[in-house]
Amino acid sequence: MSRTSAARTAPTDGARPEAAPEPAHRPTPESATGAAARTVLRVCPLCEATCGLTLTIEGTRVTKARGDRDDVFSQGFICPKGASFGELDSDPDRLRTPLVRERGELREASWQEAFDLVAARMRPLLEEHGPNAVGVVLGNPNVHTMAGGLYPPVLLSTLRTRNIFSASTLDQMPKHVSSGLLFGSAIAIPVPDLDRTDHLLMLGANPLESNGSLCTAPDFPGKLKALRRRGGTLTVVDPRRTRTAQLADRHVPIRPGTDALLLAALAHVLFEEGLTDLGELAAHVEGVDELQDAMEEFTPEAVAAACDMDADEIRTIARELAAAETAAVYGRIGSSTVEHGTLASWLVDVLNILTGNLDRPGGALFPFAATDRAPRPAGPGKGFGLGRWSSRVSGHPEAKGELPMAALAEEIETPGDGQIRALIAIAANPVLSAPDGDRLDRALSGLDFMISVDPYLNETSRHADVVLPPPPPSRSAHFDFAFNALAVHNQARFNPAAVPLDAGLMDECEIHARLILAVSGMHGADPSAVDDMVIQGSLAKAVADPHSPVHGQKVEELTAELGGRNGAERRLDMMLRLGPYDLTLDKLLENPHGVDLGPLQSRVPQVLRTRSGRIELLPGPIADDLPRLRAALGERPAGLVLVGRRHLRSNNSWLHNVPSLNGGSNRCTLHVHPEDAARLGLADGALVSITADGGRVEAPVEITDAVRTGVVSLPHGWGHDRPGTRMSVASARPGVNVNQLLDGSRLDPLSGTAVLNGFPVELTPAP
Ligand SMILES: Nc1nc2c(c(=O)[nH]1)N[C@H]1C(S)=C(S)[C@@H](COP(=O)(O)OP(=O)(O)OC[C@H]3O[C@@H](n4cnc5c(=O)[nH]c(N)nc54)[C@H](O)[C@@H]3O)O[C@H]1N2
Ligand SMILES: Nc1nc2c(c(=O)[nH]1)N[C@H]1C(S)=C(S)[C@@H](COP(=O)(O)OP(=O)(O)OC[C@H]3O[C@@H](n4cnc5c(=O)[nH]c(N)nc54)[C@H](O)[C@@H]3O)O[C@H]1N2
Ligand code: SF4
Ligand SMILES: [Mo]
Repeated sequence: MSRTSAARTAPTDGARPEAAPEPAHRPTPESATGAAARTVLRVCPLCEATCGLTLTIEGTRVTKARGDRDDVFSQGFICPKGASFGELDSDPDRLRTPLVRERGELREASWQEAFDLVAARMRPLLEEHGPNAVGVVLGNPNVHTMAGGLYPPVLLSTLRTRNIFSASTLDQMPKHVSSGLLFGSAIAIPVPDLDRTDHLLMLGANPLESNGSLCTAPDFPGKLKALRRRGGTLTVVDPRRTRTAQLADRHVPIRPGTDALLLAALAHVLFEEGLTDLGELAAHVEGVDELQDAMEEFTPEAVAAACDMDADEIRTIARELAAAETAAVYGRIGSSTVEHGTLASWLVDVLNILTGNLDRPGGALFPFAATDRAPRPAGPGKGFGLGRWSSRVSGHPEAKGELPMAALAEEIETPGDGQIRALIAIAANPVLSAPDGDRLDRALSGLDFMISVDPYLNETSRHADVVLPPPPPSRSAHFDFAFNALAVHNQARFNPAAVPLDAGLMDECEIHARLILAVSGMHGADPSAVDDMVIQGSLAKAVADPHSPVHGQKVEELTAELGGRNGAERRLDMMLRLGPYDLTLDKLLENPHGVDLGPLQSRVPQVLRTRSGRIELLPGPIADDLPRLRAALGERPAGLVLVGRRHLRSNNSWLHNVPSLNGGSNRCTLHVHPEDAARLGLADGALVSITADGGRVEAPVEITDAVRTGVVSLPHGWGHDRPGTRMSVASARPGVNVNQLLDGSRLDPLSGTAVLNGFPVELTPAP
């Protein structure tokens, strides 16, 4: 395995890629002559499970991907997406040179031209209109790349804009807010201890298709089967009888949007029946009595009709949860992107706390990642600020420094001080992933300037004035900054690039670094200047910090010790050295299948950063939102509501261009229950017109009793029929954009997260 040689040929910092203007797509001599195959290890970047793959490489082409049996974490697991790594990697539609807009048209350009244009347009705009004139949109794949983990924070602190948007407000922001309020840190997210728990209560998650989320666990399906084999219990709450629900001991087809009511009733029963037992956690929790009062009126009888459940079943679920030796409550998308997403996310942890399962093996634990800060003594922290400022147009409160993605279009369209005039979109396709893509489409076309860092010319990047394409994943080094902090087992893996970077391509870390320089008035400086600045800043802080492992040492000496072939790797090495384990980049390179850092362990109270230094069970903003939940006790949808779904061979909006993943049962159809179909006169396969607040779309009907009555389901990420894109496979089977049904006004108010599940729709047979 030639991991070092592969990475050593990567360009050094400061190399001007356009100095060697070689067409990147020309087959290299060895691939043309069919050089001997070799294998290289690479962690899969296509979902949160982070499986270790063994790639077969012939010449410079990835011809096969299988699971790495020796991977310390995934032990050989792979899914169809991971197996398609090679096909995705060599997708001919991938952009291989930057594009710049000239007289309205995008044309291929050199990197030099592209960054020159960025600097020439962005600097005057920033100087004239100030930092908020630039909006930044960070999309999902940033959590799957080293570049996305290392550089956006630097970009944001350089720009100092408040117009920051990310996929989080279409996804997990409710969890950040509830963790921030409960534990004082938005990124302290407990994960269910899948390998050791006796009882799992899962709401709004379908890991048999998604492979898990906010719970990084390769072979999630196998772990659920193992739980049942060892005598444990699995309850799945989902309006659809998913493949995950089919594995469960109990499937609860809840009415969408009512999980917070169900969870509140479970808490009510625990109090009412004296089933709370905080165990060792009790000393670190405040607000239990206040919580009991707040849950008073959420009786099983009071919530039953809204949830469409039996009060008795709710009591049974609560008793089973309390009686289990160990248990974990876990909620995802279906409990997050809903009207009461933050309350539901909060109640998930409240139940873990009330049953003494938070922070104990078999319950829900805080992972400790290799690049987390080394432990420091427990005690009061700074707490979590929420709503420290508001969005300009609708006054949405910020959460974790971000504004709601659903408010992006209005912030671009509405004139005035602070209007977004330029946008930097990194790994984001909000035209499909956020509410009302048509409006966003129009808004983007009205920008003064737009930059997309994206390998595809798609629904969003087609609006850019400059497209900066990262290389295929085989050309990038890999480390999971985000997912190690959500993993069910502590471990660390690093992969150098599997294939040397072809001439003409630029590493994504270098793209980000050059972008930062271009917008900050340092255009043309050596990109490693960005990393050096971060390293100097971080080490200066660390040596001054009495709790740091390098306290009192010399910054220059520590800097000189850092390994790594480029700025990004030096930063990784620094983070590992400052982290909680005795790790270095060299040590990870010596262990290509990963380093096992042991099972999750208790971390309370050290992990807490609340002002009280304790878990604050009933934080003010949560208490203030409870009246809204109380009002929901009486709400019943008059007609149908729509929920989403994911398919194993999909990935949000951008994997529909891989032929082997697009097709078969991975289709953009509307699932309708047979009774609803009969009532509405809908035939299987016929087109149906779906109308909601935001608009109307047409999709083929798929009649199935996998979805409950009163609920229909349409997947997201489709709608590849806009002109000016370059995704030939996807646009041949475009599907429709479910988010066109939304106008962006439905939000979970505490987190600014869009309501993407459980909104009312009307169906009529399409003419
Ligand atoms: N109705 C509905 N809408 C949803 C959801 C839902 O469940 N229902 N789910 C929401 C969720 S959870 C999420 S996370 C969002 C996701 O929405 P987005 O954050 O917009 O992410 P994607 O749709 O995955 O688009 C990712 C973009 O990144 C590009 N890309 C891929 N790989 C790379 C790379 O290595 N580097 C760079 N720079 N770019 C790359 C792709 O070409 C694509 O343009 O969608 C949300 N939208
Ligand atoms: N194959 C594949 N894998 C993926 C992705 C993908 O697009 N495709 N996307 C990745 C991303 S970005 C994410 S965030 C994760 C998401 O991972 P998951 O959270 O597991 O996502 P889903 O598969 O959408 O499962 C959500 C479930 O919630 C149900 N649901 C809808 N509304 C409600 C409700 O009100 N209450 C309850 N209890 N359930 C409800 C839906 O029927 C659905 O089965 O998946 C990741 N993995
Ligand atoms: S489960 Fe996720 S990480 Fe594993 S191979 Fe499939 S897509 Fe890749
Ligand atoms: Mo997501």
